[in-house]
Amino acid sequence: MFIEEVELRLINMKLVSPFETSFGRETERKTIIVKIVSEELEGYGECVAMDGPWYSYETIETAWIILQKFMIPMILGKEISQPSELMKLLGRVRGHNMARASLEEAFWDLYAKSLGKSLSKLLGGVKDKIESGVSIGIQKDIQQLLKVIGSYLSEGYRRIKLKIKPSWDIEVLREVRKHYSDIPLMVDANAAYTINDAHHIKKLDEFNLLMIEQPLSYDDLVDHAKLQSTLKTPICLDESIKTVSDARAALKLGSCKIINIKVGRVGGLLNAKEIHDLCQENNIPVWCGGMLETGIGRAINIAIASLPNFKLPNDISASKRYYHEDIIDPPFELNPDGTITVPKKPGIGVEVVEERLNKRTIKKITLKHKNG
Ligand code: OSB
Ligand code: MG
Repeated sequence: MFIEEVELRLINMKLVSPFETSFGRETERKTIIVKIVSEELEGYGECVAMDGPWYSYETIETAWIILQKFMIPMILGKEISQPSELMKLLGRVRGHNMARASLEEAFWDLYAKSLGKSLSKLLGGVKDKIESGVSIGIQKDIQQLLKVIGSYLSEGYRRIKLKIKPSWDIEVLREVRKHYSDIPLMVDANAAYTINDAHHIKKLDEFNLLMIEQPLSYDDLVDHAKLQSTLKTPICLDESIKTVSDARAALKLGSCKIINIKVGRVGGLLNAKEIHDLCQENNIPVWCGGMLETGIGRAINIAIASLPNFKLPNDISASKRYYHEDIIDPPFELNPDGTITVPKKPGIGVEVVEERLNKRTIKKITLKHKNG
């Protein structure tokens, strides 16, 4: 596929309700939509970097610069026949996985469309629908949290994930378990604790949680291994797994029993698949994390989550849990059995509504191959 043109668009999406974690509170989601044009086909990707360097060092602005100044020039005007070639061309850039992933995703979409195959099938997906869970931010009080949990359960979500931090954990879980004694429940600390809190974290063992996600530092593996050896509850790593070698090290050290795969965090679908396969060989189940994506990133998440070792409910919820109006049509909906159907059409399998994109665009650049 000859890479003729790449478009970058910064869009702003208002969230249905604010999303609060141990590192901050979001009321809107700014995101970069990447489009690659080749031979009358268009491929889309989404960069999941956030406004500030809190979840990861990348931000919307660093990703924009890295894409515009370094990554896109490396592929413009090139004939690229498959995703591994594109990854090779970008190989000189170290880090900046979210920027890298967005470009790789757009190429995968294009590539799958050129073959007339769905992204899911092309990646080796085996599921028609994926299990859907919901991630609930920190609320103003416990009463409010109980209400929010109740409403998501009534919609049919298969598991509830609660964001926690040192001042919003044990007491909250005690109340939640009083009201919902046997729902599939887990927590995510986004690195809000240290190994000195091990005794405190140990108290979480009494709540029958599916897992504790990223309790310790965003780049730690050693302390997580120490903590895991004292806990009954499985640890799941998110922030700490940025590369295939991080995953290898985590398995070797025993830092976790579950891995959350995010395509952006690990630098694309090829890396995501490699981590998936590695975990499968080692009997470590994975699931797909979320970054409050629009329908484009969501479609990509659904495709990877259709692989066989995605054995636990994913942070992939319906479009309307995040946005009043998605940029794709139709939006993703939750089936009554708590699943989301995997698109069957070629590529990411969803229709991007250009007019809705335009309405939300803050800035846009188009980089073209200069011939001759
Ligand atoms: O840690 O999983 C996380 C959202 C933004 C940044 C980090 C995380 C999250 C979520 C939301 O938990 C998952 C979703 O998109 O529903
Ligand atoms: Mg997380």
